[in-house]
Parts: sequence; structure tokens; C-alpha cells
Amino acid sequence: MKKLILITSLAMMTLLTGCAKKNAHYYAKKQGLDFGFAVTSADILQEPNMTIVKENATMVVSENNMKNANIHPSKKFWNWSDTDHLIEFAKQNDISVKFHTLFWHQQNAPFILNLSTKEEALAAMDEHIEKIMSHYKGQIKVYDVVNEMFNEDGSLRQSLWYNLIGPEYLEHALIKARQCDPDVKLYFNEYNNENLGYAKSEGMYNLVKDFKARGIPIDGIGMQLHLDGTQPLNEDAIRANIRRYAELGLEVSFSEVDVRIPKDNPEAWEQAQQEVYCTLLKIALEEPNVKSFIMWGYSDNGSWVPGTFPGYGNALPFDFNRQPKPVWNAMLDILKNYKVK
Ligand code: 9MR
Repeated sequence: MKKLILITSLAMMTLLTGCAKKNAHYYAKKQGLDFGFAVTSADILQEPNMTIVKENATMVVSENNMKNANIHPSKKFWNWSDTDHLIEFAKQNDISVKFHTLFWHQQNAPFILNLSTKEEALAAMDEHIEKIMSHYKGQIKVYDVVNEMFNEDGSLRQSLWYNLIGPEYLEHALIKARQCDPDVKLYFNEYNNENLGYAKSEGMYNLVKDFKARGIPIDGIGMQLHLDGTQPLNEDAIRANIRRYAELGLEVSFSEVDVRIPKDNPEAWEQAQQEVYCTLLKIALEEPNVKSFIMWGYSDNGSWVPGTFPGYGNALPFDFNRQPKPVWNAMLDILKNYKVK
């Protein structure tokens, strides 16, 4: 009997300490910053992934499942199940969802690649927006309406949408999206657009400034921030860029953060990497129009980085075995203790 009481009270204590456990989810909510990761289907189905996401994210995005080729792989077939599962998981765990992405030049279904006229392209765009936004009405907080629409020199990328429709495909998508759901935030998302003065940053700023002046509905822009940890962050240039979006009344998302370092000698770069992560997090907490801080995954196990940047890796705050690194503890400490003036 005594043994039973002891076991029961131990179980109760574990339950209570478990409940009282304070983690990034708890502190990010307190700070009012949407914080989280890009996740895969496995992350919401298997441990320890699920627990890491539940305990630490207040916002998730799907790394691949919401992209055209996956959610609408053929003209007549919509593959809702992966995204439905993610949204259900998010709901159960008090996590909001960012949709990535309605339109992009990559990961398009064959029937999209075969579109050949402007009319067909506009009809395909409209159908994509209508179907997705009605299916997920009330369940998505932010949409990446268009992803990566610029070249490095700040000119518009010749994507299939641009080639068939012309530059007006961008405003067409926003207007249609706003008609379909007035309650979500509509973003454009891009990489290498964080530093004031860089051609691509200027391209993005000038585009959305013109949209605001003409009443085209846009609520924010994403700065992906796939960064090289061996390069120092230009904090002033990033803050100045964020502030001019604030002046336009636009939000900013740090939307795909990862900080890669050389794989052959990571120890030599870990401090520099931590500096980059922590500075970015402080900027996100301090600049009122930065609404989210999302990392492109959480563990080095599964990161896209080594496959794309040979010799680089270790870009995320949990190691290959999904154990938190010192950089994660430093970020947690900021989320916990950092007081925004
Ligand atoms: O991480 C994604 C990877 O698994 C896919 O193979 C790849 C397809 O091109 O897309 C990656 O995610 C990208 C994101 O959608 C847009 N910004 C750059 C990301 C890394 O390539």
C-alpha cells in the first residue's frame, strides 16, 4: 500500500513539474513574439521531435507540405492531409500557423509548369488562392503569398508567374487573397533582403512602398535570414531597414532563420554563431513591427544547409541528436529575461 502511495505521489510530482515547466513557448507568449520553427510531417508524429516543437514553438510553418507541388500535385487532386494534420497539432498545442507559400518559382506541380497563356495562369492563381484560403479559413495567421520574387540586383525574377502574367501577378495575388480572407496577414517573403542599401532590399522596399501608396493589400514582409555565421551581422543596416517598414505600417517576420558554420571546425565558430542568433532575437524583441522569429528547422538532423552549402552545417540550435546546444540556452535566456524598454 505504502509503495502504491509513494508511486502515485511520485507520478503526481512528475506531472506537476512537467506542467510547470517553463520553456520557449511560455516565454515567447509572455514576450508577445511569435516564435518557432519550420517543421516536417515527422516532427509532429514522432518523439522527441513532437515534444521539442510543443514545448518551444508558438508559431510553426511547414517546411515543404504547403508548397504547390505537394498540396496540389495534379489539376484534380488536392493533398490536404499533411497540412490538416499540422494545423490540428498546432491547435491542440496553442501554436499558430504561417502558410508557406502560395506562389514560388520552385516546387510547382507539372500542370502548373505546363501553363501557357496569361489567362490560364491567372485562372490557376485564383483557383489556388480560393481553394486554400477557404479550406483553411480561420486557421492560418499569416500567408507567404509570394516567395522569392527578386533577383539579387533588385529586379523582378523571371518566374513562371512573371513570364506568363507580367509583374502585375504580384498585386493580383494580394488583391485576390485579401478578397478571399480579410482576416489574415498577407506577406511577401525573400532572402538577402535584410540589409538596408543592398540592391535586393531596396527592390523589396520600393515595391511594397508603391503597393502601400496605391492601396494594394500587403501587411508585411519576410526576411528569411539564412546566414553565414562567419560573417558579422550588420545590425544597424537591419534595424534601419526594419524601421522604414514600420514607417510604412508594415510588419516584418524573421521567417527562415538559420546560421551556418564550417563543419570541419565548428567549435571555432560557435561563439560567433551564438552572437548572430542572440542579436537577431534581441532585434526581434525590440523592434515593435517584428512579429515573428521562425527558424528553418530546429535540429541539424534534417537541415537543408549541408546539402546546399558544401562544407557548412551545424546551423540550428539543436544538434544532430536533437539535444539543445549552448546557443539554444542563450536564446532561451534572452526570451526569459530580456526586458524590452
Ligand atoms: O528546406 C526546404 C527543402 O527541404 C526543399 O528541398 C527546398 C526546395 O527548394 O526548399 C527548402 O525551403 C526553402 C524555402 O521554401 C524558401 N526559402 C529557402 C528555403 C531553403 O532552400
